[in-house]
Amino acid sequence: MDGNSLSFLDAKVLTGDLILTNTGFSAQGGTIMLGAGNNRLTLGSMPGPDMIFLGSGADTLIYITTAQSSPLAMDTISGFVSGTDILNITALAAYPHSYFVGNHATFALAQGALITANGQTSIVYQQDANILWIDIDADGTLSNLDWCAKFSGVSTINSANFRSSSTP
Ligand SMILES: [Ca+2]
Repeated sequence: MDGNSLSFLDAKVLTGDLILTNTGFSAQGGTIMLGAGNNRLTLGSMPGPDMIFLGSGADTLIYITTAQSSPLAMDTISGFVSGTDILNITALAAYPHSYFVGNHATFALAQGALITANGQTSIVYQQDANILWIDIDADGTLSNLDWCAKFSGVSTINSANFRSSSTP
């Protein structure tokens, strides 16, 4: 172990705004349950497949690195409400070279929608598995080198649901 041994944080009963920064959780994956406030969670060293439960407030979830959630250790985010919660991926998909290419039914269709011209980083939502992908290496292929996370119960997502350079 590297000292990042925390694996469970249950803050569901909290009603105030909780700000968590640089969270270090178990490499085997952790669970974070947030309360009803307008919480702000900036992930730190969280290389495992983490479970993140957002509360009823307007939450902001901030990813910094691809290793925090990828096909090898994909996070699952529950309680993400379109129009209320925000996924901040500005550190992953830097302005002005990223673009949200929409919601697509399957992996193949999602991958097919990627844009690779001009080194553009595409962001795409795969609906059949509720997975948001960022083609980090901009190679037009969704692979273990790319960032992805599962948004439980979210059927469609749009560029207003996350903060990035995605709005042209
Ligand atoms: Ca890729």
